[in-house]
Amino acid sequence: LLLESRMWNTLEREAFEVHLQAQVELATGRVIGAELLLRWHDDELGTVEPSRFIPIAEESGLILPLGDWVLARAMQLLAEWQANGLGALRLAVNLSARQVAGEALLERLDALLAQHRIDPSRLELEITETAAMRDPETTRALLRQLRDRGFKLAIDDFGTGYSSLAYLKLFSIDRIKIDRGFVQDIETNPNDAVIVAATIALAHSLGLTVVAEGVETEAQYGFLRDKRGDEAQGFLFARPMPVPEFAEFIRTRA
Ligand code: G
Ligand code: G
Ligand code: MN
Ligand code: NA
Repeated sequence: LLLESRMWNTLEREAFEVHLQAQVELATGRVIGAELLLRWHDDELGTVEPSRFIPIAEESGLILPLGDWVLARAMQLLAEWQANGLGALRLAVNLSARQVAGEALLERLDALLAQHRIDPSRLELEITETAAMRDPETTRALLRQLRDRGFKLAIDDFGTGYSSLAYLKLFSIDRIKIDRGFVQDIETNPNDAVIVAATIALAHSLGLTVVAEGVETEAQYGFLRDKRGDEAQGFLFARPMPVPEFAEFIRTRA
């Protein structure tokens, strides 16, 4: 309860922070975009990890206004990038299960698009496999409408749920993000190596692109390149970093 009331307080003061983690094209190593990740430092509680506060926000309903704030922040960032010659970058944001299940998301996004006039194809919405499968029919209808508006859609944490890629393809999506649990053990666990390679091949045959999460070593990077993965994200390339640092990172790397 303390955490919850501190969270409301932080939201009211707009004191949540966002960090950005770069995503790179595997073939060239070029940075093509970033994932937006929430960060919370509370004066009394110290740094609270998202794995701790997101579930509480989800449970209490706070995730809805917090999710709205994140979307507004994302659109604002995209508008800044567009104004600063970084308009080709794509920004990915995480949607919670409640945002996906609720009615307000489309209206909210429409209002933000009208306000910021960004190119919707620069914004990628990530939905976890588990959230997507909670009510597949509702998800299907929502994703179709989001895609009609031009947003990009990705299935996050792919492989951690119980659905097949063939089934997920019934949803109108662009990309899958292979969960870092598989990437982590590519070198040591032959099963994981086979799963990752097969997932890339199947995704491509379904017309989807693949982002590998949690890439930490050159060997993992090499494996993913060999298997013709499209993009990667992980500590090998960059940690999640504050927004000003990310702008600097892009400039020095480009
Ligand atoms: O950055 P980190 O690995 O600590 O994130 C932990 C979890 O928190 C991840 O599963 C991530 O998807 C989730 N998360 C981070 N930012 C957001 C956000 O803005 N919205 C939602 N719903 N989840 C987020
Ligand atoms: O939304 P998602 O569940 O994919 O959240 C991404 C999470 O993964 C963030 O918490 C981020 O800090 C974390 N992360 C990103 N790259 C790496 C990595 O290379 N290794 C590990 N262990 N975690 C990572
Ligand atoms: Mn994610
Ligand atoms: Na993930």
